[in-house]
Amino acid sequence: MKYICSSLLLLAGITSFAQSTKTINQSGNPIFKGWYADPEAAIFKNKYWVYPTYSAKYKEQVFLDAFSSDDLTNWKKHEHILDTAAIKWANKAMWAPAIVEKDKKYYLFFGANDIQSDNEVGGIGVAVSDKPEGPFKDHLGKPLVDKFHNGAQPIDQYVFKDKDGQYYLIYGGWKHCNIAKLNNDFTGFVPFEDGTIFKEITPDKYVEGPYMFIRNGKYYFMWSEGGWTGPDYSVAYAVGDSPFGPFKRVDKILEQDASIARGAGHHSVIFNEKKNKYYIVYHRRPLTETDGNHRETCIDEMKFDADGKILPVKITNEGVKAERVK
Ligand code: FUB
Repeated sequence: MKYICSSLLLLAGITSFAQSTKTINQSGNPIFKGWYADPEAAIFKNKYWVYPTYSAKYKEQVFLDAFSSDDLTNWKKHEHILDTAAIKWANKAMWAPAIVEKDKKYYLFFGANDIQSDNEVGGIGVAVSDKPEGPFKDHLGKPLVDKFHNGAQPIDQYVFKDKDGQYYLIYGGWKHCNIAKLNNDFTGFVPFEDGTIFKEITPDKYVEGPYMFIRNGKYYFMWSEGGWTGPDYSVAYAVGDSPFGPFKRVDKILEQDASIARGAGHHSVIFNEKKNKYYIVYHRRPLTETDGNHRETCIDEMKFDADGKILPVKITNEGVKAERVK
């Protein structure tokens, strides 16, 4: 008995040592428990934030959770930061949030209802809060985009801030991607000089999940390819001189690895200015899972070569080392 007790104590000691080593130094992958997909990462007030889709049956996707961390390794869950109870027109498939801070308010853009035609209610909505952890309230009382334009299903929005401070909505499913100029209070759009509101910027092989950032004056446009329920879901990119492109596909930079996970895609990017480090936050499916919704949120480093090309990301079980914002 004495022997069993001391063995158990030793085992507990080893386990807690292993856990503390992991939590202090390394994020591990996934970075938090549960089926979560389409992660939108952001930095607010020296904290990292991740806003994912709750990955479940459409009818169960009636809320969004968020996660925050001081160091990329210990993540705190903020439950139900947005709920369909606060969005009267939304009743299912609340997806793929995008968040921006503007004028001391936080705007959370989301897709809802997975509309299949212009005759259905739903599309891309906007919610607003004074805090990154919410609670978020409906900003408009109706969707911001509720129709198909240029063939793009109104889902998978990303809000891009250009060098001049102008915000753009970049979005679209069903293999089409549009860009539109947001107005100052995010209640609608400002038409382009030719009078149009939605400009198509779809690159070759684009499917959904657009993302954009500027590096060394160049516009990096990234997106997901393949089917999100399958193993071949992946991320590719193009580089342009403006947010409107033209965007010529360069290469795939994130995809499955037969020894780690399948279906790696729908990502966002964190840039740590102090360390000049880029991180890709994405979802993937464990090798043991076949259910389309069994997706988990992971993080790995994203590196560039000397010419500014994004190097293929090595997806890992270890994730990234602890790193504070400042
Ligand atoms: O999570 C629902 C859908 O799956 C997203 O809108 C797509 O981008 C895909 O990741």
